[in-house]
Amino acid sequence: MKSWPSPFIPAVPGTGLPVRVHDNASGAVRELTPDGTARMYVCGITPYDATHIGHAATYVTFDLLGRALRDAGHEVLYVQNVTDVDDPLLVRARRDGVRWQALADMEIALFREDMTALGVIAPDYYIGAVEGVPSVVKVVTDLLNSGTAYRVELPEGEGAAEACDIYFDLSSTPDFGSVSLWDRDQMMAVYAERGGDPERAGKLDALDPLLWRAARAGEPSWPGGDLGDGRPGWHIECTTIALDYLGMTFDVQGGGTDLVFPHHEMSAVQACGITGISPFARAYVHQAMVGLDGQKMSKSKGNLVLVSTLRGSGIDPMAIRLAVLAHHYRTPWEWTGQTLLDAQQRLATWRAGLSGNGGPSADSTIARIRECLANDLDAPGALAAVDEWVTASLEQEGTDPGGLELVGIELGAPGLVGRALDALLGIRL
Ligand code: 5CA
Ligand code: ZN
Repeated sequence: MKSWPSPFIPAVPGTGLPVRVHDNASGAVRELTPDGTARMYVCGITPYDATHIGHAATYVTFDLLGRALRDAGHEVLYVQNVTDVDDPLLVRARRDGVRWQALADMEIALFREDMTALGVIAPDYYIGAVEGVPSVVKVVTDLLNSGTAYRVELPEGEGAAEACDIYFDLSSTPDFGSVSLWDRDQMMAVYAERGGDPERAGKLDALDPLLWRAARAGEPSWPGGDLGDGRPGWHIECTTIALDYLGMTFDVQGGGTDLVFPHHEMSAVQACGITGISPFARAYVHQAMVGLDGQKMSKSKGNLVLVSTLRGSGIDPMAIRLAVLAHHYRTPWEWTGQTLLDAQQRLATWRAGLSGNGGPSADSTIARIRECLANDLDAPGALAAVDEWVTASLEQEGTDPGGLELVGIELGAPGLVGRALDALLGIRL
């Protein structure tokens, strides 16, 4: 699938530090140690509604991580999926009386525009679930043949005679639970509301995840060979796309905290079952939820602030990006009108502070931005470092009668700071 145009990343003198991030599987902040190229998979959108600020936070966070890794000298191989066929998309299309493909195409196009406007570097591979169907058919067939997956008959009156859904047998691998670190009660408490089907009769374990859903009347399906016609379950989509484009044991599996369980747990355990290797990823990194009016911002609840609506009302996308960066990725936060006003004010101040030819030395500011980013993506700390430089720059302007003779004024410093903002934070002034 086509992604979007990546922004140019200017060179910044020096190099970044090794990057440390919070890994859910070890419950600790750990240094990423890629073998040369850093391999990152981030769970993409289910395109049934437009990009909201919560999505923006997730993709800006992993964009920041990609920038920090590049700055530390790594190439980055970045893969993102699009869940372009799944229950929520089909339900919304039916509700609105539109073809599910048309709804997906429209929302994916809008997402590309939003990501471009927010200065998010495009994935190297942007892959739809539909594109991934042949891979899913292959791995699910292999899992059935190895006894790691099993068939469950359809409820009376659903689907063709002989048709079966196929489930992954969680008891077949010792890795289950190693990503979320949750106990069974915690898992059962959310499984149904997060797309699982614990009540489904015929499963060996209530938590076993769906791999292949047999064709039903009125639902899209693809040929599945021995599996019969059907479509992929949600988690296997990300398992196979990650394995196809990154291979086992890549560096970062990313997404929002709402994906810790079941999605990232199941994606990983399935990959271990398929390959016989673990772990799936070296680090599982999660963006905290962004809320609105006391609740998680979510398409299903409809309490949304959309990036496209803000852009449409003339808001500078860099102010939206700054509003996101003002919050640490591991701290849940709420969007309010003030969030945006503060970001707009900061953007205007930065523009004023960076508009001259000379200013305070950029070196220590750039070093601080790098330290903050390497330290578990401390974006608010990086912003504070820039704030300090800008304040000093504006104070100098106030005292300098026009020359650059004053001690401490360095010609070209604003350009250097501007390039660092652009390359490291994705803020283009
Ligand atoms: N297609 C699946 C992932 S394979 C999915 O979760 N799609 S989504 O459209 O619901 O979410 C897209 C990404 O945004 C996911 O990584 C999700 O964790 C993240 N996300 C969703 N809501 C929020 C929120 N309120 N705050 C922060 N991140 C969010
Ligand atoms: Zn995913």
